[in-house]
Amino acid sequence: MSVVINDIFRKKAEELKAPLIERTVRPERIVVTEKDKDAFQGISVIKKGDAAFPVEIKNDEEIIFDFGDHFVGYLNISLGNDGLKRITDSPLKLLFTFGEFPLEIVTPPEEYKGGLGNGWLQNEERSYVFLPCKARLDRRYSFRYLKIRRTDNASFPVKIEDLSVTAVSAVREENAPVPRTNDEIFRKIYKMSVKTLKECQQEVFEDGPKRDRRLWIGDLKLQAMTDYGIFRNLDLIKRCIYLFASATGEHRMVAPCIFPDSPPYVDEWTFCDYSLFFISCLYDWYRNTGDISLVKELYPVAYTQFDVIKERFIRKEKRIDLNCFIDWCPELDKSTALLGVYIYALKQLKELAELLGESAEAVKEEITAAAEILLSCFDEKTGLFVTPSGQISYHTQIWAVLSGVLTKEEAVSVLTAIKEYPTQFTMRTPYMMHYYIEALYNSELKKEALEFIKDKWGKMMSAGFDCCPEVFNTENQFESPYNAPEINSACHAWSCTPAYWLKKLL
Ligand code: RAM
Repeated sequence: MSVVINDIFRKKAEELKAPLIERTVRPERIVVTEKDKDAFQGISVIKKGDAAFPVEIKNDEEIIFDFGDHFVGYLNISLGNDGLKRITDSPLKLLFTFGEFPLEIVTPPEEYKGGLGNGWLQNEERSYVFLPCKARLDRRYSFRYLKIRRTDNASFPVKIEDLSVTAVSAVREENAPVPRTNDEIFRKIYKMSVKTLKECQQEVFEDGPKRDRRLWIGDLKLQAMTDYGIFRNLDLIKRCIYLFASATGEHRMVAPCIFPDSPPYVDEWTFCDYSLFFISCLYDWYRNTGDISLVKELYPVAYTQFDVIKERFIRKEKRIDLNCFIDWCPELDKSTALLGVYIYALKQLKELAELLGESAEAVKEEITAAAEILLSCFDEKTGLFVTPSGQISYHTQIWAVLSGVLTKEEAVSVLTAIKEYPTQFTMRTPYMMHYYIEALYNSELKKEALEFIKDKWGKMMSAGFDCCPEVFNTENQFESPYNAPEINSACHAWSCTPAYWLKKLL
């Protein structure tokens, strides 16, 4: 495929890159894992002792270090021998396995059957030919637990003299505002969300520091929205918006994700909802900074999303057939939800056009046409929106509400009806849950929004997560969009929005 690169935007994005803040941390405890049917995913972590160095490691032995919290960074290790007892006459081999959560370090890598490349598994084996030595792992890891197994078969003694992590982030957690509540659970949820936002904030807003370590626009939209009120890292937000504008396929749609340092930076495939979120990112930028110059500069890119997507929409039997994301819910008919996203984004585009004194006529016409199709999906009998294939999902109701085509009373009635309706098409990611909260908020159901946050994020907390995970289904602790729960990300940007909501709602 050929990629269209805008060098000016790329250069501006480069100029906004800032050095990361480093901090050295050491493990707190040595632990073991045990099968426990009452614990999350059936594993509990038990303390064996404090992590005091040196720690001896024999061949075939494994030691699990618990750093006490989630960190993103580079491992430093000092290894020593006891030459007076026996000199190290052959290379030492160590296998490092990093885990954000216990399942990740107990699942054997050879059993991996996931849909994503197994390179994401956080393990690597290293040889150390001469001891003593100091070493560092080049790959950045995202973890709380580190398992070290000695894999050589020699009998000479080896000591881990020191172990530390150079943790990195673009921001300092202590700079986040304190939550305005004494409710212990909300305070903890807020902390967990702020921590997630911080850990994902690196040279770009990453979706997850373990995986995919990439700039996804669906994630960026929520990260930036939260960050305006938490760390206000405006340079990084601007840098990421420029990056999306800087590389597109020939189709001119904004890519769903950017590989910031790997030319040609984007793949050809697209998610229509994610491309439309470029409009939202620009809209939110203006709303939160009042800076019109970026809007002016990038308005053509935003307008192009409307132009191209409008052309590509195939309207048959009230369906909109375009590839989109919406949520990781299997067999979801996304077409009606996508109409809602379309209207939601076009309303923002209309405002931007009016702000810049550009013509908004074509956009307005399209909003009316799309709203008509969406409203024709409403089913009087159930009081819910039904997709052309006959499906009733949470997703469709949420995006119908967010599109703003309903009155407040109608929106409340739809959001109430879906709770009673037995559907298998439920929200699977905290990403989708965020939009549910937004729908509740827009319908003035603030109490319900707070209860929902306390319930869902409270359960993530009770499950033992330090940060907010990518996927969380209370009905299935092993749910994974990749068919391998150990590859799920336990610190995922799109799940950090309670920091935004709690600030707004409390
Ligand atoms: C996952 C990523 C990312 C998300 C996409 C659609 O692979 O984790 O966060 O935006 O899906």
